[in-house]
Amino acid sequence: MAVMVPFSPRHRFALIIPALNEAESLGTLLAQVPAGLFEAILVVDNGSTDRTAEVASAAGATVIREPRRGYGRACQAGLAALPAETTAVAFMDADLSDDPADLKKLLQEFEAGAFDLLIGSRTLGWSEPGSLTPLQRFGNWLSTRLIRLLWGVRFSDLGPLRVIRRDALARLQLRDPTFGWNIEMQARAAKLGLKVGEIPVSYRRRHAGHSKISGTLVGSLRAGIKILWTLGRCYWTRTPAAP
Ligand SMILES: Nc1nc2c(ncn2[C@@H]2O[C@H](COP(=O)(O)OP(=O)(O)OP(=O)(O)O)[C@@H](O)[C@H]2O)c(=O)[nH]1
Ligand SMILES: [Mg+2]
Repeated sequence: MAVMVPFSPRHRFALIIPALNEAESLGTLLAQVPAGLFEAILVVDNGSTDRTAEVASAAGATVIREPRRGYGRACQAGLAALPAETTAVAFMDADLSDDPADLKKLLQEFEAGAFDLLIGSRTLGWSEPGSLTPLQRFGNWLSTRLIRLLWGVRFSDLGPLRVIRRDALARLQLRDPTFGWNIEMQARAAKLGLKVGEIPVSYRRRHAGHSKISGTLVGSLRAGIKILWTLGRCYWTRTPAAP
């Protein structure tokens, strides 16, 4: 954690990184996270069989273990382990497809615009050829169009790199255990009228390791069906009142 940045956040930021067998990428990723942005960096390990947990803790991150598989469950486990003083949470993937250098402008824009939810859009930004499959691009296009149709809110992507106010996240009452988590967050935020926005970010092919979601046709189709099903659920079910 070498790069000093002239940014003194008003929010108390934490970073959550769901990771399943990402030992080959995590060390490099954590070394590239700009210093001074986050008060806590939580790597949520879902029973990885490689050295994901050791690499993460050796790089100074807090490792949270969540035995039950699933991207959404991993995010929930990270949220349950947040320090009490955290007021806003950023999320990013562990395979170096998101660029840690984008974190600074994400947090700066988030504060400057007083957003509840700010998403890094790979559609507005640059994505390496092959980093997003045609099916993924179509799925993102379709689901963002459906959100606009259902709730009148514009998104251009379902990107994993994002930041949200902790109190706003609590109001959303997210409950998807797997890959419907990101779209559930955007759909519920749209439905509740939160202040949402996007900034362009860069996206690369995964650095190493194996895809758990969109690297295979079956994985992409399952994710696609899950995303559309989650949208339907958000449309037909009332957002439960926050506790
Ligand atoms: N903890 C945890 N992390 C997961 C799980 N599934 C995926 N992840 C992590 O979630 C992020 C996204 O998963 P990926 O496999 O990269 O999915 P993808 O980006 O759609 O596919 P690629 O383009 O091939 O990388 C990565 O950091 C994974 O390690 C899970 O069940 N548990
Ligand atoms: Mg990936």
